[in-house]
Amino acid sequence: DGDSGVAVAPSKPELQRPPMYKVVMLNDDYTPMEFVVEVLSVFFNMDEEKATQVMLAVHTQGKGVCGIFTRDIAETKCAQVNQCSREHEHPLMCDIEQAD
Ligand code: TYC
Repeated sequence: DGDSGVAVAPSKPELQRPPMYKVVMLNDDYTPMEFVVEVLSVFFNMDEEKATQVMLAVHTQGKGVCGIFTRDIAETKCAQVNQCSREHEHPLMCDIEQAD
C-alpha cells in the first residue's frame, strides 16, 4: 500500500483464539457447604443461587466446572481458591483442565 494511487483493501488480521481452560472444583467430605458457596461467589462472581447449584452439583457428582478462562486466569483462580481453602484449613481443591 504505497503511493501508487491504487486502492488496496486493508488486510484483516487473522487472530487465533487462545486455548481455554476449565477450573474444576472437586468434592470432599469435610468442607462446609456454606464455605464452598462463599468461595464460588467471591472468586467466580456467582450469585447465591448459582453458587448453591454449582456446589450441590460438585457435592453429588464429585466435580464440577466453576468457569472457563484463558490459561493465566484459570491458573490464578485455581491458586486463589486453593490458598483460601488452606488458610481456612478446609480440604477444598480446584484443578484446571484444558477445555478444547
Ligand atoms: N461434600 C461437602 C459436604 O458434604 C460439601 C462440598 C461441596 C465440599 C462441594 C466440596 O467442592 C465441594 N460438607
